[in-house]
Amino acid sequence: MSIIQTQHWQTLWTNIHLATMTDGSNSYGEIEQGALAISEGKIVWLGKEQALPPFDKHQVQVIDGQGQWMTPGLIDCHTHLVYGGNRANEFEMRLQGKSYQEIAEHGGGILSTVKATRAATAAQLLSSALPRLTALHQQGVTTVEVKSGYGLDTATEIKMLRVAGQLADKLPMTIKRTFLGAHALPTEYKDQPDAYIDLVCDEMMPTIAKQKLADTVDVFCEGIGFDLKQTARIFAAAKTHGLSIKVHAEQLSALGATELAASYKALSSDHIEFLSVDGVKAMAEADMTAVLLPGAFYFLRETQLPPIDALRAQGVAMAIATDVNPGSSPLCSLQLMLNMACTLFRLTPAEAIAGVTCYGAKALGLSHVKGQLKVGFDADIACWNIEQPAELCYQFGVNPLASLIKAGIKVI
Ligand code: DI6
Ligand code: FE
Repeated sequence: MSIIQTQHWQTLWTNIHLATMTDGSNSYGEIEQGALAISEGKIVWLGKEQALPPFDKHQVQVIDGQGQWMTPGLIDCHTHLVYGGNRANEFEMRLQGKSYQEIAEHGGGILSTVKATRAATAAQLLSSALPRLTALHQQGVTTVEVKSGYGLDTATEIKMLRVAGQLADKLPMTIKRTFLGAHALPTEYKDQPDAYIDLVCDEMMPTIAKQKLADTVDVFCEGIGFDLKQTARIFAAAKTHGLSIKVHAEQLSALGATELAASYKALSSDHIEFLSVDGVKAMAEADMTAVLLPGAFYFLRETQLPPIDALRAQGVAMAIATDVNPGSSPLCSLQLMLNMACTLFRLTPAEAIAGVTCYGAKALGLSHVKGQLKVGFDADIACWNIEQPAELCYQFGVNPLASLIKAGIKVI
């Protein structure tokens, strides 16, 4: 039997149940009556409390977990939470009968947020994004992806990504940035989509890659977004800059962007309500993650459900995210998404929780360090006042978060 070194342990949580999420969506990977040790921001030991090796009680800070449940810190792998203004007026228009597409086609939609985002200073964008990020943080989120895409000119795309980076100085969270220059066609390029794609590929992307303002590229491939050919140009450019790829695909119609993304070994395809069986197979073969966004489905009152059974049958990892944005999902609660993933998409609670932990990490290319309670992984951990993990999906509106640990430090 090997001797476990405990001299370097800094913090030890005892009297705690662990939902390790090391078994994908098959189970919570439970360890009841457990303990977990942390050193230098990493998990260094976990197991049954009974199996704890001897340690020096004077060197290690022991915290009584009071019988709470620990999960990996939650991961929101798809947001657009930096933006100017809001679109409550369009919400009213939709209630009077206009569709999301009609509003977009008449200069509203994404383009109205572009106007407000261009007009806002970086400081204004930061202060309007902060309450949204705070809401996620207070609900147990430790890692958030933030996309650009409301600038659609080089200066504003860069401004958005810089603000997203500054958010990490304001709250103890990991912020992963994605460049979504191809979110919509800006008014000044009306009827010249290919010239705009030139700008995205030849000017914006090289600058953003060089300044390391984002490590991933996303495209909105849709009737009201960009077509397959334009999407392919963006993916090819992303490859040449060594950037990872994601796609907003098959949200309102089936264009085949998921299959295209699979051929580029993309990290994920997101939304995918209209994804075909071939698309599901392509995702499985390319080991892509399906990012499901029940908030946008709910808020746009969609009726076409993503192909959950086929994704499950093909073993495609399913992540769940908020898609926080002013148009289709102004909903800053990953806890609400857990509930909606189960009620609207019929995921099991274990699948939903995997979607905001291990598979949220996978969608961001972080599955080797985040999203599981495992030795060597980042000590990003949420502690919950619950009696069983399914409560995280079952109840909504009473925040069960008891404490939050980020890189080993208790931040809530
Ligand atoms: N799909 C979405 O759900 C968001 N972007 C996208 O491509 C919506 C963006 C918005 O309406 O502002
Ligand atoms: Fe989105």
